[in-house]
Amino acid sequence: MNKIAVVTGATSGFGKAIAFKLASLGYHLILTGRRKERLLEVASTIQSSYDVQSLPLCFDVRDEKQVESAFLTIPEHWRNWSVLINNAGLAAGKESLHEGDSNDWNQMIDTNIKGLLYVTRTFVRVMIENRKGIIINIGSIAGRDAYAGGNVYSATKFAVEGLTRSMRIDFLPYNIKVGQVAPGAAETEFSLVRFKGDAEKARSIYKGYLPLRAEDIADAVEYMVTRPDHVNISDILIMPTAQANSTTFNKD
Ligand code: NDP
Ligand code: 8X3
Repeated sequence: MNKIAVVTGATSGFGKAIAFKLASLGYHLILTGRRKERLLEVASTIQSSYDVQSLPLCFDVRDEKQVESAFLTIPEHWRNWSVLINNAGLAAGKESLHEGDSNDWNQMIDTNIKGLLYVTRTFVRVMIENRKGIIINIGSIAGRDAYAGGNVYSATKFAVEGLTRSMRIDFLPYNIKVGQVAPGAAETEFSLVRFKGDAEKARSIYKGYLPLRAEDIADAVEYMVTRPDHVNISDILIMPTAQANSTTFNKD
């Protein structure tokens, strides 16, 4: 099969929107996430809406062994992907550092940094063999600047920025493009997860202005993957019009 993309965290938000966008561009999709039912639903909706195949792989990016075992289940005719979207990630909590919960810290570090490392090391093999591909890491405006209570989440996204730069150097000899999309405030399940199911608190983050939609991030990914072979978009910082930086908003 030709034109295959791998998208982590495809059960909601950016990952799901990116999966649909890539399907509309004719990519067959390997979709990952932990919530199996959702993953199967996204995979089957894509398959019935576009003329592409989808392969759902249910695993936790924090578990190195699960990443490797999932990779080993991929049938031979699928082992030809040229796009990897490292999107799976989360924020947990927004307390000041001295009030922080180390379980939240571990979850963010294990998912946003170590998970991205495990997935990349495993899935880049195919691209290295083919001497071709593009890896897009989903960073954040929180990886450009700090804000109150952002501490560990921000640090993990600064790490994504650092890893993106490093990967671009490490994979240069293999003709693999590496870039980052760094979004500002976008309304997905992000805040619901961050505030542990407190829907009111989550909604309050997006009050008084128009946040980004997941599809806006998918548009940026579309731009990156459709550039000619000799062009690599290394970085896109994308914010709502009503946001100037990580802390300054124009709210009603
Ligand atoms: P969502 O909560 O809607 O989506 C997060 C996705 O990540 C889900 O599909 C979830 O799947 C997956 N995920 C989380 N933890 C794991 C894990 N341990 N193993 C496998 N998959 C996991 O949020 P967004 O779409 O907004 O977030 C996507 C990325 O964008 C994240 O990296 C986030 O940090 C980043 N981001 C978000 C911004 C925003 O304002 N929304 C702005 C800037 C960056 P499942 O739960 O099924 O495993
Ligand atoms: C998500 C955006 O500003 O809530 O990465 O950290 S922010």
